[in-house]
Amino acid sequence: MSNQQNCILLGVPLDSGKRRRGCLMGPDAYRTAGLERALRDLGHSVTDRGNVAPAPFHAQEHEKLHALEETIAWTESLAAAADAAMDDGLPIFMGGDHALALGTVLGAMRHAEKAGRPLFVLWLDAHTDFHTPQTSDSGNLHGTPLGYVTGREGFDGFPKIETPLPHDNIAMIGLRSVDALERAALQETTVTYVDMREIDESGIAKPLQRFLDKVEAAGGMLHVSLDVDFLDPSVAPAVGTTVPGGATVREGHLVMEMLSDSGLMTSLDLVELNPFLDERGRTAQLMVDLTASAFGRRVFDRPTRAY
Ligand code: 6HN
Ligand code: MN
Ligand code: MN
Ligand code: MN
Repeated sequence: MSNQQNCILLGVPLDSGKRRRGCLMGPDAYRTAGLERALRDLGHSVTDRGNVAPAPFHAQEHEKLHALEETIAWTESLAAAADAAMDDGLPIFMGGDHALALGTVLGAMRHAEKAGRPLFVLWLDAHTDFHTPQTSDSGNLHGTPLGYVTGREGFDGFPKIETPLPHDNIAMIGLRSVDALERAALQETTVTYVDMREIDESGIAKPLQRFLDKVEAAGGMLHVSLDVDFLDPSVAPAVGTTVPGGATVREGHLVMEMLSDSGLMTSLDLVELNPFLDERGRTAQLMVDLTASAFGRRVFDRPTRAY
């Protein structure tokens, strides 16, 4: 195939972003479901670099925040791992819960800055993950990565965000569970946010294509963060934060196919898979199939784009 990539698989057994355990098994579920093989069969070169580990940390108890020091330690090691992997190819972060994006997006920001290109982020999720440690009710830091990288206040102890990710460079698609304080903060910004109602009424392709056109026009790099709960729980049950009314299997594939058509994606998170909650591996398999679509798997060898 023409757009051959150098895919770098990085396992991220990070389970500190929330209280329910199980995402630490995610990387091995992706390996078992054949992610490496699926990408190879599409003509890409693939290297599995094994699992990333957190920097050393000393855990402390906090009244509200869960596993703060551990999540900071992961953020440090993942930012370095992401920045380095992007020098060699297109990293795919096999999570791990969504707190891993505190580090992977930071690393992509550092890499893009050195490359002199703007970074864009596509957030495929039921949730906006726009909290700060202060606004979060749950104290679960997997709800905060977009708050962090956009430079919201209150991330004491985390690596300092020197140049925040501009709101204009972010699109969130699939939304249907947004906390009041996230909504209030988000509505003050120019972030593109697409909820399920908009997808129901107008389809998922239009807002996505608008965003991709913007990335292309800016010569940008594109980090994609795919949360399992973007998908409807009836097709993707292996996640702790299920919200009914999510994307269908076809909507998921369409997003991935359009990403592949665009050739814009430069890094990818696969997050929140909890194999402990899966049914005979079906969610892991679906995530692998969606990733294959993002790397060129097609029904036919011809363009079918009609939008
Ligand atoms: N995710 N808004 C809720 C909270 O606890 O802050 C849910 C966060 C979900 C996190 O989607 O990765
Ligand atoms: Mn780099
Ligand atoms: Mn999320
Ligand atoms: Mn989510």
